Amino acid sequence: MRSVPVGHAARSLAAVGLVELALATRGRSVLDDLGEVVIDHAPLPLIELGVQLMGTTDKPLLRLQSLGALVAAGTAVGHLAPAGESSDRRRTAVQAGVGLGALVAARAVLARQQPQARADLAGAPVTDPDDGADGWASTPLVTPVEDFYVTDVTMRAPVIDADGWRLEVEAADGTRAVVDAARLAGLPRQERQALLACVHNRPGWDRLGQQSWTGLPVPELLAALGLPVPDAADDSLDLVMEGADGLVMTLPWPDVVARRSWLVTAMGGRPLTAAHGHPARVLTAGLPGQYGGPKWVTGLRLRPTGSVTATWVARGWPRGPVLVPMMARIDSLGTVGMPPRLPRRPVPVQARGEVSGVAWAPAHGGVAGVDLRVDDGPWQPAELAADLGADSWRRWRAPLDLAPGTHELAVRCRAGDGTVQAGTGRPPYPSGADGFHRVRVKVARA
Ligand SMILES: Nc1nc2c(c(=O)[nH]1)N[C@H]1C(S)=C(S)[C@@H](COP(=O)(O)O)O[C@H]1N2
Ligand SMILES: [Mo]
Repeated sequence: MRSVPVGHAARSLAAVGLVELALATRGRSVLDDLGEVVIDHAPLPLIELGVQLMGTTDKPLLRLQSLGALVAAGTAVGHLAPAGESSDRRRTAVQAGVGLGALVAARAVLARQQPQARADLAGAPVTDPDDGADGWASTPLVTPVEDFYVTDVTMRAPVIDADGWRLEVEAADGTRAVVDAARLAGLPRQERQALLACVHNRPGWDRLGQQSWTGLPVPELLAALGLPVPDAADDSLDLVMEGADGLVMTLPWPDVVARRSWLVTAMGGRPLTAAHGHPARVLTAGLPGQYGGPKWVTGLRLRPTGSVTATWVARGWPRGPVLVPMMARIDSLGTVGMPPRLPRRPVPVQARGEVSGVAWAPAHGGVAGVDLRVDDGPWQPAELAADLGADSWRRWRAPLDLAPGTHELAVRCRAGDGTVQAGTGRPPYPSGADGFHRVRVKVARA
């Protein structure tokens, strides 16, 4: 039997799979490298569309696309080459099986790689916050680390051992200090409750979470290292923050001070996981992740304002900083998530019941109120759980009393600074999404 494209494709698949498996043992992946090329070079509107349509499935799809491209290239090359050995069905099936098996094994090897941590980066034991709503709220007050969303420009989190990690801190006059994990663990750190949100979060999505973070404010870090600390109002300087994956963010120094940007070493009382930035990241309450600071931070430098362009800014995002938009979410009806996990049909509910959720307004003085609206009715204030502070989300609940039939529920947030959520329906780009979370429900006719 003559060589057919299927035979070439199976051989290519086997080759790609075996190369992936060999690289995986060294923490590398060609499929991920190719995916990163796409992420780095895709035009901004395409990325925005990808995030909107694919949500968390974007990375697996990119890998599949890389795989498709490699196998297609291998098949084409095989086809051009002079027909050598013949292929039969059985051999083709075995080669395809070897390829797929090796690919699965390579992913498993990569997923198992975790950095070597230092227990002392965790700091003091974390206190459990209490808002009095555990009995009625549908969403945990603190998002478990394993459920906390992950967003990266990289295909995979860099795996950085604590002992090999260094952070270079540079003052405005060029003086520098290099910190290792042991030194950082010895500095006084505090625990703070705060939510972290992605700028791509849309109404009803779960690209945000609430956690306890342990670390120290950047001005205190500078002082502890004996570096000069600029005046809190000095707007001639940016803090330039570098991640081990090459991501650069910048933040005007007055924002760093006013928002208390922190160097964080622990999440939920444990050292950060690789996915969340081990061994250290910078976090800024009220700013979305892509403005607030990098994970796997390796450099913090004070530089003249505007002299360094942040990665996202080079890709078309405003210099900002963009703020976390205020929003409320209905959580109790099982309709929260990301595409492709969003409901299409009305959710069956009882005529009399209750809904609950969370709301946040960290850039607007915290949550002062949440209102629920049924169809075109008036906004009705919901009951609020105790406030953990402006940086944190706040749980709420409201009674339902519905006539049989289909209805639309909507929620809005009112902020501590008096701002009422507008619900304009604007997309994440360029300044964060705004919109009321709307859920269609259905009460069965008796
Ligand atoms: N170094 C680095 N830091 C990063 C990112 C990244 O890709 N690389 N992503 C940012 C974005 S867009 C967000 S929303 C948050 C996500 O943090 P999380 O994955 O811990 O939830 O990290 C930010 N920090
Ligand atoms: Mo993000």
